[in-house]
Amino acid sequence: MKSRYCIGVDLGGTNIAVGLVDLEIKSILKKHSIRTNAPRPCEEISRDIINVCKKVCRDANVNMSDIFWIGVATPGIVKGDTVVSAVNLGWKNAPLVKCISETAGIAAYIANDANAAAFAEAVWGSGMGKKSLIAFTLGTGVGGGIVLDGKIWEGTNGFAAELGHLVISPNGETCGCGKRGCLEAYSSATALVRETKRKMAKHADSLMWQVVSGDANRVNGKTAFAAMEMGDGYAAEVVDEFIDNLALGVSNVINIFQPDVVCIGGGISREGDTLLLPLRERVLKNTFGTESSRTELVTATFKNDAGIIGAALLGLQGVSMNENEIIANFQVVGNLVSSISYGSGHINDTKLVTLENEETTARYILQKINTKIFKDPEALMKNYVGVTSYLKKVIKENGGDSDRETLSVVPTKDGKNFYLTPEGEAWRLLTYITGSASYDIVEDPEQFYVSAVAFGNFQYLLRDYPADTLFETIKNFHNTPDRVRLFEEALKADVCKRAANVQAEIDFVLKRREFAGTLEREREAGRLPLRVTHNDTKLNNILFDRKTGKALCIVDLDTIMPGYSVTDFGDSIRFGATTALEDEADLSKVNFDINLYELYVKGFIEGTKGGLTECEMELLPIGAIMMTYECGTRFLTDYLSGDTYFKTSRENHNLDRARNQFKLVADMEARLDEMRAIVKKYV
Ligand code: ADP
Ligand code: GN1
Ligand code: MG
Repeated sequence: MKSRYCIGVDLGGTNIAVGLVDLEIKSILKKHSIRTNAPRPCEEISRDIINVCKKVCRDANVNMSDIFWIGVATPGIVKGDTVVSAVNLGWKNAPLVKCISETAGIAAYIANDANAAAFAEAVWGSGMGKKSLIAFTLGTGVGGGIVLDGKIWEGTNGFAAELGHLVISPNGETCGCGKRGCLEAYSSATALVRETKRKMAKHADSLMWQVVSGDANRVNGKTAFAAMEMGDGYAAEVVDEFIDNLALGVSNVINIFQPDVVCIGGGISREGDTLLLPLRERVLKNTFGTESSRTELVTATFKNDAGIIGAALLGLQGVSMNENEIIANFQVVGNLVSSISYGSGHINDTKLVTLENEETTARYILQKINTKIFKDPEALMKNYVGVTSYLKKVIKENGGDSDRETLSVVPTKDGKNFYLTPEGEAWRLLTYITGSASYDIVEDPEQFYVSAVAFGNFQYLLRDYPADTLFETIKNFHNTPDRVRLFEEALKADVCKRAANVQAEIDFVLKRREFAGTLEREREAGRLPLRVTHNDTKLNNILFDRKTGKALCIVDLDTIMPGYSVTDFGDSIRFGATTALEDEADLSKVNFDINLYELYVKGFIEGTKGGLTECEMELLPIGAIMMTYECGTRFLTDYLSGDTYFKTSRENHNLDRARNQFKLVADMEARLDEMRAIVKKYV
């Protein structure tokens, strides 16, 4: 069973603890820790982390290549894939996910340590099977974590869940953060020690003195609880006040979130029922809810290993409780043992899921179709199945492997090709093409040539496919003048008031209005035929064989529609014939790569096997500029509209993408003659 292992890393200011976790038996198989020696750069610490990961794998006799992912719980503020700041480690905007995943060649996830601990509780602890859990950790400070619908809530900037800084007493005790009256100044172990000492100072006869053998330096979080147990009234007052304050914080949180579970962890939670029972009673008085629907208030299941376990489970973030139920509607066997976000598509939600039973392990691609964009998933899936069954036949006739060279749609138990939830979500399941990988940037020129042959061949294989049976999933998808029209509408509406920041980019689009109509004019003049085309031919929509590097399978068939061969060509160029990723923001790194362009021209013409007309070949360079211009315009449109179409993961993401594409447009315009000459060479 390959899929059962992952690694959790509890990265602290002092130690790095690494654990190999078995998802199946829900436990840590091997642990090892080393000193952090902070501050040190993220790259360096990541390298050490990977070395310890390798060690725990060796110790457990598990192959590193069998590790599904590595999760890291880190101190500091985490937003997405970045540690925004971690004072203890000396980090600012550290790209921790990138460092870990690139060094290890394995997917990586990160979260703030308190959030990771909450996540451990939510998934395998007191929140198991529930939808929401909020954790308070009572230690030196008061930490917090909020898990909603299977996901950690980071807030818009990563600063969320600072439960210790809820103000429970204006003008109260001074908190470490500089404010006054924070929960942390009352409910941390530090605050409890302070109050214990204060009380003792006033009452020499308190049994608390006995507990610490007369030495105030020996006071800790347990002192008051122990003396109360012995019948000391002063100690009981300390504990009572402590619980009162904690109840205030907990009640506030419950009244806002009404989560399924609130869990109290950290050293003080070890007092168990002595803490919990009176706390429950007070919280009950302060919160809303009916008898049968109250938040459960519990102490934490995990003690020392919460960091490692929480980190290890991060790959399960977002596995909605009903993913299981969704899978159960398809014709598959086994239980869902893992689900990880997969690929870098901008449109659908894609998960690589693993199902297992005693005999088999099987992987699938589970996708939630973006029905905001694809309004008729039934028609879309008809295209999918129509084209893939056709291709399977052709591939078999040509002696190919029809299971690996095209997608296979798994039917639902009632024979449909997708599952529609009662809420209207549309899910499809595809068999996972094992041993495959897709790339966001050309890693080796040969790869780009191979992709060109594959996309050309795709068009060739579908040359006789009945185009009139295809449903148009997005109207005017590559109608560039229409894209410019939509851009102008967004500009006029300017809903986010962003237009003023991007005048240069706006001018860039508008200056090329006339150019935008070139391909449409060619079609009207009868020089550009409509064919069955893919319409989204970027490099990451093709799967390569990891071992041989051969092109295996074209994916993402959502936009198979009648279109132009030159736009399929052009879309590949805009994404692949460049020196940087599509969203590289440093434009000095973004250059049109004419050598890659040439390789693609050669491969595409070969792949289409003489199927292109003379006029189409002549228009290939224009197709490249057009698609780059159109895509940049679409990104800018989305930026102006408030990022509602393409997925984004950072501020100005769509703007960066637009600028990147426009840089390429300018490069290509300057080299149009060379681009044309290259095509002539291969005609
Ligand atoms: P989107 O429309 O969001 O781009 P895709 O259908 O392209 O979604 O899927 C996202 C990514 O998932 C692809 O780029 C590819 O890397 C991967 N992928 C999709 N289908 C499969 C499959 N059957 N086997 C392996 N990987 C796949
Ligand atoms: C989208 O789905 P994905 O990520 O493969 C988009 C393409 C854009 C591309 C830009 C249906 O492709 O048209 O060219 O992003 N797909 C759709 O990277 O709009
Ligand atoms: Mg895609």
